[in-house]
Amino acid sequence: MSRTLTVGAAQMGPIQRDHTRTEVVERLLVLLRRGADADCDLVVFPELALTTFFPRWWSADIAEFDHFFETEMPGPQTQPLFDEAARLGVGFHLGYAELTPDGHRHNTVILVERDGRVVGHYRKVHLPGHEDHEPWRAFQHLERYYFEPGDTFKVFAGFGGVVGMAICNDRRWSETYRVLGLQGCELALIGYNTPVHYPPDPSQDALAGFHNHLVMQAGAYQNGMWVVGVAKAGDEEGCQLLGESAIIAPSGEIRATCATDGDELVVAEADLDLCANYKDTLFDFARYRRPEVYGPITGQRGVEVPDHLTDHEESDGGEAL
Ligand code: CDV
Repeated sequence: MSRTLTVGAAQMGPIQRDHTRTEVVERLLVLLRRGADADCDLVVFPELALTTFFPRWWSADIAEFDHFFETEMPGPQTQPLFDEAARLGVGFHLGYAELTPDGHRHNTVILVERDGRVVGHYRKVHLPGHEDHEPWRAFQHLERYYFEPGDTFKVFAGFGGVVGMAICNDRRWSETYRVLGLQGCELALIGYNTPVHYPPDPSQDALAGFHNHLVMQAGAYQNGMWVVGVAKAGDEEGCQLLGESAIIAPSGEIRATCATDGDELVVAEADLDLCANYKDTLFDFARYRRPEVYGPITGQRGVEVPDHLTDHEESDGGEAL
């Protein structure tokens, strides 16, 4: 049986602070219907796809921003998306801010099958930015204030394959793909909101697009999986967000990419069986990985590194190989 999925990367243009959920859900429905017209099995929406990227602002009273969070999913305003997905037979992936009944806040994503069934949730593990107000910045990045981190990367059976999820900054970490890859992930879905300007080191600004594709292409190739990276793009409240959403094959090749900074759907055929070309050859983990060598190295700066990793033989002055 063919395991070829038609996947849509549903990039969104900016969501301004005063845009209502109803307006945003209407835009999502338009993209979902475009996906149905293109015969998509799955439409992938970005991180925090229901609201503006609110961690760019500080509020001393964290609860003042609770209106940016969902207390249920689906809730009254998002139910139309679930209904339309089931009616069209198109699954979707949607990022949102989650406020749990016991008061925990997370940067979360939900994956929904073509029949409207919830496949799984994921809560962002790598929270970038800072915990406290930093007025020197042109804009804040207070994810570490507004959210608690998730504690696991899991895979789910869905869309005829093994599906994993990650969110934005997670995509820069090789561990993300490897932990998913070790669980057999064939399709990794990743939404993002990436400001082009990086205040701690503006020399990275010109490389924002390069780094975005670099990490996702490497993660796809080194783990033999499809990666779908989807942006919220454009000028959001004066902050320019990177677009360049992409669907990447297990070869590391980009199969489709967005050309605008607005609401845009690009589609690619993702043959999940292609993963085996890499998982069963160059990246046959069971055969070639050497976990006994990698050991329990944490390797964090400031953490003592075992001697055998720091002892290098003295150079004998011989010729370089
Ligand atoms: N939303 C994010 O996680 N954004 C980060 C920025 C802060 C660098 C990213 O890695 O794209």
